[in-house]
Amino acid sequence: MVEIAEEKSVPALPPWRLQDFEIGKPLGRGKFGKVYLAREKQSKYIVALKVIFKEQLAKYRLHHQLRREIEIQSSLSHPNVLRLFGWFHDEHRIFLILEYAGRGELFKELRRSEYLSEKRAATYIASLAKALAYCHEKHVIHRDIKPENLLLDLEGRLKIADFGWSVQSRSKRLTMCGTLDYLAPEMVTNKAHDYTVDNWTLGILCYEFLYGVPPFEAESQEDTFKRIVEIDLSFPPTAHVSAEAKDLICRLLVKDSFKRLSLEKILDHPWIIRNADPSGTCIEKGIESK
Ligand code: EG7
Repeated sequence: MVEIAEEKSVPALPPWRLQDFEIGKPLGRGKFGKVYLAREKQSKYIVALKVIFKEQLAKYRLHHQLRREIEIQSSLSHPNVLRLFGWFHDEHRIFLILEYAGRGELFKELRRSEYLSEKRAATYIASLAKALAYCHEKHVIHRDIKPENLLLDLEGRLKIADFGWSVQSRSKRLTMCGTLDYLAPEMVTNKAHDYTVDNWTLGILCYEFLYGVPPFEAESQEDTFKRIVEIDLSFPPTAHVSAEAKDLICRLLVKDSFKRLSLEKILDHPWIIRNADPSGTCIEKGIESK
């Protein structure tokens, strides 16, 4: 008799269920739904449980975006990227099991302390550069790096969260499934072009960390647009930002994307070398950071 290997014979992990978790306090409202503190009953492991109503997802036709977010985030494992441990669903809801970052949004701390010390700012920029280099290696471009999407754990380690707008680079698929022979230069160089979007954002964040406001802020959208296109960049006089920091910002906020500093060169920049904490943690907070 011929034995047929059934799929069952490969022991699969049982799927997670809501009963596996004790639900704690609500942490806040994210895109698509609420986030709760939760504890896995057996391991006592603390997580953040994001609850998304299927009805909402259907209403805004966001299935594809969520599927992509889940696929991308669960494939990433880096100390500066918020982990997505798994997901499950019931009749009405989808649950994402996410890493819990004890201090929440970096944005809140930035608003509280007006601006960050160079040590803290450089540590965060270095963490971001490392996380993005890891993502880019996996052909993932985040495209939505902003303070609200950056969380801090209890040790002050930065975690990139929310991959809702991220993409797997198109050029990877292009090179894998077709000939490049007929493509124009801007198409074949698309990859390099896309990746540098995140590098520009690092320049914006570095400025905002040090000055408390983003560099191209204006009264209206049109004015901000104009300031971005013209790269209308100025540094308010202040004693707490060094010339080296301004040098790094100027090398990132460059119109020609090919001339922007690469992630590797950011990590080698003298301002980063001098200021960033190699452990990636920052326990100083609030007023002491000034
Ligand atoms: C939110 C939350 C970005 C600790 C991505 C304290 C933003 C705390 C997301 C995702 C909060 C998670 C934590 C967490 C805050 C931060 C506000 C998170 C809400 C927030 C997923 C609106 C939502 C709540 N969170 N660890 N892991 N955003 N830690 O006020 O800081 F208050 F859900 Cl996935």
